[in-house]
Amino acid sequence: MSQFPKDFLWGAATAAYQVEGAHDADGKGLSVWDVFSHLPGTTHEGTNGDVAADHYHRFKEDVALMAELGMTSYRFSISWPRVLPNGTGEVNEAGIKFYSDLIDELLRHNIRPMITLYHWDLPQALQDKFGGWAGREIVDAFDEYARLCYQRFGDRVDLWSTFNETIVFIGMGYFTGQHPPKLKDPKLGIQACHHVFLSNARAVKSFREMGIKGQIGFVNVLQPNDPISQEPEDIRAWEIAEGIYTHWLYDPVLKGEYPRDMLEMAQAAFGVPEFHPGDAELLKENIVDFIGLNYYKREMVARNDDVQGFDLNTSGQKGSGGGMGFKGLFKIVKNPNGVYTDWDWEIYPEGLTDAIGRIRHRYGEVPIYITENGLGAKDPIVDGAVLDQPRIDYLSEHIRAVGRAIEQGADVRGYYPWSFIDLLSWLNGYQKQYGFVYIDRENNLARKKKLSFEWYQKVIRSNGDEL
Ligand code: GCO
Repeated sequence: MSQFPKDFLWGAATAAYQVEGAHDADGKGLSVWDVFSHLPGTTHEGTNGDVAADHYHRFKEDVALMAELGMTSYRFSISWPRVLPNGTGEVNEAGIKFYSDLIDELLRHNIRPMITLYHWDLPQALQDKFGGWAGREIVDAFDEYARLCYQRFGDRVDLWSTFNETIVFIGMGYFTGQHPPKLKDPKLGIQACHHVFLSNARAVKSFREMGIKGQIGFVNVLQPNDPISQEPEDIRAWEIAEGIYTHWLYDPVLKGEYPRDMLEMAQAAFGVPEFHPGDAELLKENIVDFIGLNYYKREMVARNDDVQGFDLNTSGQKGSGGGMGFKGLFKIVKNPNGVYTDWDWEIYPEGLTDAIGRIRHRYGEVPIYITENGLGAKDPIVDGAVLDQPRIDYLSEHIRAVGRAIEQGADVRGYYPWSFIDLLSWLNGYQKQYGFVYIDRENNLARKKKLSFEWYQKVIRSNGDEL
């Protein structure tokens, strides 16, 4: 008997910049990623999303594949500059039409759309105008964008999330300088993060004011940290890591306030976040309906005696999606007994059950969607067949882990592997594959089903019984 509820959503996920291509088609404005990825030395071998999977032109073919796979939901993001080329103001009707047609095509195939409003591709115009997330004006701009999307798509879409992985676009954009806007300025980063929380709250408020029928959530990385030893210094380092990676990112959207200890620490060190009158109330009154969890790995945390004071480093881990250490506070170390991917991410399915338990412990019974989970790998091709058995192993173990969380009482409502199709991995180019569908980049981007495609079909058909 399956542990998964009858109406459990079996989906898959993508994001606009990583899959759409058509970066300058039909009146689309530039995003910060269009600009950043063209700067020398920013990405693996200078790869960018100009073409990506060309999903913009091939979405019908892709939706047909989703239907064949049996997906009951599809998580995708809207490119803000595709619908508002300048970030605010003039609407690009061709961009609206693309998403509108995509939504209709999904619904025709009984696939429920789940929209992410912000998956990192900020309009460059807003970066130039007031410094993007660092400028308080972003809160109004984001609200305008969110309202436009609700107005045009809210009649057909009932699952929404505002932001994807704030720790990554703020952490790598403002702390480590590996993502746009390439800054290493923690003070600005903390303030920018505050603007993200305010923007979320305003967009949630508008969603409810406009009477959109559906639910709105926030998507975070679910990255459980564990201490490398039981020594008090490592435990303390771990508590701080949990405070930054989890409490800082989840409390403002699920409790409507910052974790007091972390807030005091940030304000003592940097004097931010700066609150304006009304900020605290806005956060408090606009808690999200659900939390989206992206789970790939856990990280081991140790004390960091190397440096005194508050400084930032990257832990030497490759690729997007975290790996930040805070010198003087803690550092991320490798688990000597761990199994790691080619990108140094620990494969640890138990961490998913465990971390869902931690979320319930701190926040109570909040509805949960697993909005991403997957294995990034270079898939072997044998006699023309894409044999991604390691992906099947990874996903089946993680689906079991979700099943265990449900058995323990967690309200998990859907599972969206990353990713539906092979797409651009921000800094890693096209060599880090995640999809059920392979794209032959030498052969006019032809789509080809991988071994995992057939496997996931069975999983969906059996509602998670046949793994
Ligand atoms: C990667 C990441 C993915 C995504 C996603 C994050 O390697 O590219 O693992 O998680 O890029 O956009 O939300």
